[in-house]
Amino acid sequence: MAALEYRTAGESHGPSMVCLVEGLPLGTPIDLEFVNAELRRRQRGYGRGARQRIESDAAEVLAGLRLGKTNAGPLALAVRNRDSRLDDPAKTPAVTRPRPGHADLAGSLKFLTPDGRDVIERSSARETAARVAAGAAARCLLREFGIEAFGFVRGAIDAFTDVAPTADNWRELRALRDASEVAVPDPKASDRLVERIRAAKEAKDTVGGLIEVHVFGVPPGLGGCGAGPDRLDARLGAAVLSVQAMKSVGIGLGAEVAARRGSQVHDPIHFDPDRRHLASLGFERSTNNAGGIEGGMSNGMPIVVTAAMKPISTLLQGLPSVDLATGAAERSAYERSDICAVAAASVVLENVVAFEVARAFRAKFSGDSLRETSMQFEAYLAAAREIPPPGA
Ligand code: EPS
Repeated sequence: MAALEYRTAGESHGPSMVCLVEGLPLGTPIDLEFVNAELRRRQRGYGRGARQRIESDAAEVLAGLRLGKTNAGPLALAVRNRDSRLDDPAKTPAVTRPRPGHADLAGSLKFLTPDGRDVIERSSARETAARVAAGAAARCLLREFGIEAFGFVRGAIDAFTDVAPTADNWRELRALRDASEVAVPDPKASDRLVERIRAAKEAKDTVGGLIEVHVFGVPPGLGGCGAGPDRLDARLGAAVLSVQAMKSVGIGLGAEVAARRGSQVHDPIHFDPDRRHLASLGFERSTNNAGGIEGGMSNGMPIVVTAAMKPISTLLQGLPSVDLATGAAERSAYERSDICAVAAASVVLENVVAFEVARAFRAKFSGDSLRETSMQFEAYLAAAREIPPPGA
């Protein structure tokens, strides 16, 4: 059985965004309504550009499903681009005035061309549609084992919420998030952020934001401490920073650990044998500053990942730049874009983080079929529930 992996292909204005997911066990039910709901959610958000009014993202199954369940091969999904115009030079002109913050300059130099068109077509955040499709498919596996992901926007500029998601309240917070135009699960902070985005638009400027993802129901022991790349936090960090526009990632308290003493950081352990049936296996923590990961392994507490997104680098006002064709000082070019895409990015991170949890889950529970995977999962939990031995 192949490890759980995904690849994407596609350009922002090419015919399709495609993902290929390998390593889902045979017999995993793939809920396409759920996948499509996630794709639709990725298109939403106050401050998004005109492209989202053109597109109506939905996953088309190219391969890997029979009667709604995974079969013995990889799963291939496509999201068609309505705004497909890659081979029309009049509609996809050369990009020679690089936007500071965007891939334009570094990519033009990397590929030895004054025209950044090929670079921006592939580096565009439109690619995240394929990632959301892959992540949502992997979540169909996680859901079979009671593992659920919840991502939201904590805020931007000076508009932040202080909500604290837990295993008990996250579904209510999810309803608040879904009622918010900016995915902030707090009406007051949501209104304030909308106002900040509106003001940025008026000033021909852009806004980024802080995103948080919580994953509930993760059993202990995912990831590893034996080798750096096995560490779940290392995988999550790399996955988050692989998403367009992410500039920092934190696990649990993140950078805040530097400002506290150890007694104010590390989460005290209490054992409650009556809670052995939960993901914690009874090892309850009064706080979760570690964000559910210790020594590179999940510890049974919810996994908490934070990420800071930079403001969109396409500014209507432009920024000082240079024309790569002539060498003349020029303002950076403008391409249709968003004022703020943090709500969409929170959907992307929810799915990207969940994919990494699913990858680590498959590394531990590697059955060829969903049935075999379930047997491995149950056998592991039964053994883990004997630490400490019942009645000891
Ligand atoms: C995006 C589609 C893109 C951009 C945005 C994300 O469409 P277009 O370039 O046709 O307007 O709106 O991409 C960027 C902000 C970027 O810098 O690449 C999408 O579907 O998410």
